[in-house]
Amino acid sequence: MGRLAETVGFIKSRYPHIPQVGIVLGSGLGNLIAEMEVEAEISYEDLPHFPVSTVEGHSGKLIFGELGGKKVLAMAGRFHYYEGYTAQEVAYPIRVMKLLGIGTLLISNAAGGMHPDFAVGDLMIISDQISLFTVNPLLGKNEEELGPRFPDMSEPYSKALVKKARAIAHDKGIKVHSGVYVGVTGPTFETRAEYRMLHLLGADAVGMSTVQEVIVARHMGIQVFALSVITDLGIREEDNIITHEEVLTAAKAAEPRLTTLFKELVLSL
Ligand code: R1P
Repeated sequence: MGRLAETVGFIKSRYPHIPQVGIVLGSGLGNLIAEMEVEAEISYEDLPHFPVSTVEGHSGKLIFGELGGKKVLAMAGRFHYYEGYTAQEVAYPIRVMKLLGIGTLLISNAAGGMHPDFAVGDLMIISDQISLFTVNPLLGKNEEELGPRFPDMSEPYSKALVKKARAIAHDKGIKVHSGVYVGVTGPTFETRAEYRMLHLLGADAVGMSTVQEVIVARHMGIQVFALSVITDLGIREEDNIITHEEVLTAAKAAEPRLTTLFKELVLSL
């Protein structure tokens, strides 16, 4: 707890309010910030014990302010295991968020679609997850004050929040799918055979983030809602290659719909 207490203490000295909602913004999905009434910003590099972002499309700041009438804390830039961070480091900011007071976490990510009905630019509400990371962020001595040794994972994503989000999407005329997200280490995009395997395993979208954040959030009793933007298609034409630029472009195009859903969801809490 020593490191966590130092990070949290530093943040409280810069921003004295208690955020209710935490938001993690995925690759190329930073524009939700434009909808916030920003009250304070802290760069990751200024935060004691915080990792720093190394991936294009992840700016590397904690942003504090109001959205939908609530105090929110947004992470503009997340950490990935493939950047060389440990699973614990990847999920460290979620612990910080909890100790600052958040009870609800909204997560976004850019993901490869594998369900045959999905198209580039579609949104998928994550209903469940599969972690194919060989390491779990809760490995090691359990910090009892944070959560139990053996956390329940029967509802990683809050059914109540999923229901609310579906109703909001319906009201706003936003098409949403719902499906299972599988987290893999990356940084290679998947081979065609891997996409087929992951789909057979029961996943509808694949990415290199999220699952570790969700495990740590559930360990601490945070309710979670997550949305994938389908930025590329794993099951696709043989000559179509995938690039991170393509991912960022597709994320940008879908962002206004994701922003509306997140904003309305925060409003409804
Ligand atoms: C690949 O283009 C990157 O986009 C996704 C993948 O996980 C990978 O990091 O990023 P986010 O999951 O952070 O949105």
